[in-house]
Amino acid sequence: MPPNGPRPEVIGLETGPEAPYPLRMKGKVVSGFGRGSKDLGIPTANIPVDNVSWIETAPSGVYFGWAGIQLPPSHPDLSAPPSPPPSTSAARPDTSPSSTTVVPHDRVEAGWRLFPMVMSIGYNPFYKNTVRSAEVHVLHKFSKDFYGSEMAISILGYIRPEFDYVDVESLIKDIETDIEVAKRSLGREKWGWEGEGKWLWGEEE
Ligand code: ADP
Ligand code: RBF
Ligand code: MG
Repeated sequence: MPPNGPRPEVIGLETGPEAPYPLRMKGKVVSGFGRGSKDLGIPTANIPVDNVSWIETAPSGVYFGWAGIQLPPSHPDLSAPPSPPPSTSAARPDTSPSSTTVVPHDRVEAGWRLFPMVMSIGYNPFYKNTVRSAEVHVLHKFSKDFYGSEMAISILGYIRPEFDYVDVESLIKDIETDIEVAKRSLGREKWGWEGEGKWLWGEEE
């Protein structure tokens, strides 16, 4: 069971993510457990965890960061702004560089969009999974599914361990808090935007 008591409002230092972050993974969005997490208002894009070097040693739990998704040309959300800011405009005054500095132009052309995300890695003790899974809840309201799309994840921090819960409502409530924590954390200067998307598009390619 989760501890009861106040939870931290943000994760990590003002100066930005620290080792071992960013942790990255990439893969095609596959069908998940079919539990209808959409019905709960919390759809999760599942990606295969095989071939991810750090996954075995990463603690199970809830993480936050950025998700790049390559939407197909037919996807209605392609016409939306390439990178919606993580927080409300009140929390993020309109001083951000244009999103095209975050997602390189050729990637935008190829359908890539960048979104804040929260994700769970582990066994979902509430559902007693026997296989370790990685599932990403993207902080954007999509008008259509994106199964089969390539997704590139950049994890910047750890929010909490996975817990068992007395009921599904308590699980949802904690996930809603995770979302608020992630938005606040990613809304800081050194964690998003002004990080220039290097979390996602940097180094290896
Ligand atoms: P499954 O059990 O197949 O993972 P879900 O109910 O978890 O089913 O729904 C996940 C699917 O919903 C994703 O693969 C994706 O195509 C779509 N989806 C729509 N909106 C979102 C979102 N905000 N975050 C994650 N996935 C979303
Ligand atoms: N499942 C759990 O059993 N315990 C958790 O603490 C838990 N936390 C989650 C946090 C986030 C941000 C997300 C997206 C999922 C979490 N889940 C957790 C997984 C949840 O049970 C799963 O998404 C649904 O069962 C659909 O597969
Ligand atoms: Mg899912």
